[in-house]
Amino acid sequence: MKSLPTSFLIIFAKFVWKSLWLAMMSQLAPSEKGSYNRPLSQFRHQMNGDNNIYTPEVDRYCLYVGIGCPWAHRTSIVRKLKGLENVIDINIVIPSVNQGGWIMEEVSENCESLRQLYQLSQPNYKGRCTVPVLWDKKTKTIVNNESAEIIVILNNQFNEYATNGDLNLYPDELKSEIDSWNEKIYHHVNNGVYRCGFAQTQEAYEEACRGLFAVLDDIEANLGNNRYLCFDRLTLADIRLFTTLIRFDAVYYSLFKCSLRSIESYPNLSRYVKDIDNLSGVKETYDLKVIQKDYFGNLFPLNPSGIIPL
Ligand SMILES: N[C@@H](CCC(=O)N[C@@H](CS)C(=O)NCC(=O)O)C(=O)O
Repeated sequence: MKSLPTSFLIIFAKFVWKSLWLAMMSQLAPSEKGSYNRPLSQFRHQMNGDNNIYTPEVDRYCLYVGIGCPWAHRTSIVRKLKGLENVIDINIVIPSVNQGGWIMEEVSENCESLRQLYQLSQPNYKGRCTVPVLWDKKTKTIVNNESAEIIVILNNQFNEYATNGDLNLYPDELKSEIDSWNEKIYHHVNNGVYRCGFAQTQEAYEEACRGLFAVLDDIEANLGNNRYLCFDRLTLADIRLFTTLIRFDAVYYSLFKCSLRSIESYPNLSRYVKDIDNLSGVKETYDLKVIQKDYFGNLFPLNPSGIIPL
């Protein structure tokens, strides 16, 4: 039997591996004191107001989404629930195996990658090229690349063309309730799972992980009395929460070390996820196998073997 490597080899390998890991993480996840900070989205046009160049029209706009991405998933669910399939197309992007960016599944606007599309909209663009993107085919520009705003646009602006235009997922009377759930859930859950997974110190990880489960406990208690976050009314707050929860046990629990509990172990949260999943059309908006492949295969610094857990 061969002996273990010498202690020098172990110390050297640890040092090199940790330095490379930190170098890769600083690109993947810019951090402050070991805590992950998500960069702000850069394209923030709205579609309301007078003289807005972006007027709602059929077949003028499309969405670029990646199947793995929870932020993009919000937009494809709202498009489906509102019945906008014949109004706004979807273009799929896939992670490129070696370049660390998104590439088009099918060439679109003569672009093979999402970066080329961003640069078509803004030639000197050097920032991050994220999905989702709401794209205007007429002016060849990005309307908006912030999922939280795109879903409000989809909810409000295309009702005259939508087959389910009466569905209002952001009603005035619940706005403050929805906004307050959103704020809490964005920080501690949607981005919270990333703050666990991308933490670079034990302290930053523990803070994110405890904060995440404290909010999941609150939601569990609330769902004991209510079908959805805001009473019995499905809102944008539920869609935003759902796209994180549906990935939780399959991805975040192990890859991002969100391991205090599984969603399956929370009775009310499990019922709630199934309830939303069973709404007409929702199951067509994602594929858990692709989601797992994207996360475990592409977040190399967190999972160098590329192995997907059973
Ligand atoms: N704030 C953005 C975040 C979107 C985001 O981070 N998307 C990820 C995929 S899950 C992405 O495209 N990352 C590519 C990159 O950062 O280069 C939103 O909610 O729209």
